Amino acid sequence: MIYDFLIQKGSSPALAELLVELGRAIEEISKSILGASTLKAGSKNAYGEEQIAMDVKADEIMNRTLSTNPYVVTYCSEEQDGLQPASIDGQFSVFHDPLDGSSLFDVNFSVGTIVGIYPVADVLGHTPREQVAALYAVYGPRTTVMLSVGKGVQEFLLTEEGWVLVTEEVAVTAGKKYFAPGNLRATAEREDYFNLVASFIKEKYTLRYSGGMVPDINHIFKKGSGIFMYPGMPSAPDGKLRLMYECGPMAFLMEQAGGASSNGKSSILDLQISSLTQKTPVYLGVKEEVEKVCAAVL
Ligand code: FDP
Repeated sequence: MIYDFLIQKGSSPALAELLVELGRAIEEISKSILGASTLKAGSKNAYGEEQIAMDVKADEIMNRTLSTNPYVVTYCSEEQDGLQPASIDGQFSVFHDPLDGSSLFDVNFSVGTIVGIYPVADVLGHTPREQVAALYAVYGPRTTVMLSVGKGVQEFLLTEEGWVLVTEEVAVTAGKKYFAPGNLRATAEREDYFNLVASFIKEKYTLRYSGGMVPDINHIFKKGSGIFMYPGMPSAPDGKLRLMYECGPMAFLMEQAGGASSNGKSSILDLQISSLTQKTPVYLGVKEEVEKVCAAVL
């Protein structure tokens, strides 16, 4: 059913089959999360961040799916160091963050999986605009997926009978005033960011910030309005969030839903990929609000 829907949306059979497989992986991660331990794994990811057991498990599930898929030529996870080869005849390279927001896992906040798919084996020199599909899964009280194959954004729900389409046209437009000011610590080093946050407060925006990028962005898609910010600061000019695993896929989805993405100067989708570990400041949400932010931050 989902396969046919993806074909209708213009996806190639190869891409549709890959996405169906990723749906199975997400279902497996969702089931593994129920009852999972919150213990540390005793290992670190490619960025030197401590992993929890569920980071490792989710990474294994995703990598098993990708390494055995005939349409995947290479893949890479935020948890790993470097590109992994898959099928020599494959046509897609796949980048994923298997368990985004894992520092919130012990407190039982929602976490997610983020995926970006490119139609080339070597993405260096390319841009996130070339993604052929992007998605994220939210593991909350329910498991849902926001997906785009370049024809708008659709939301799916995991049920006992499998995935069902719940929203065919997810749209982000001006309306309700929500803001998610990530890296608020940067206000101590950047007056422009301090003043920007103050202006949202003065304009009576409602704060919606969990500290997990997936639920924070999902809030914008589900409410149809809002702005998410994660700027850099002098001690970390590019901020913390990664282009390949977080910002690129989220920007693809946001622009497909009618919203905007920026690093403060240009669309995230137009940034040239110079390394798989590239980080970028990121602003995502309602077009007018992203424009306001870009005018206010230096
Ligand atoms: P986490 O470290 O828990 O995995 O990049 C990951 C991320 O969470 C995002 O999900 C989230 O938006 C961001 O980091 C939060 O960063 P801060 O801890 O700096 O607020």
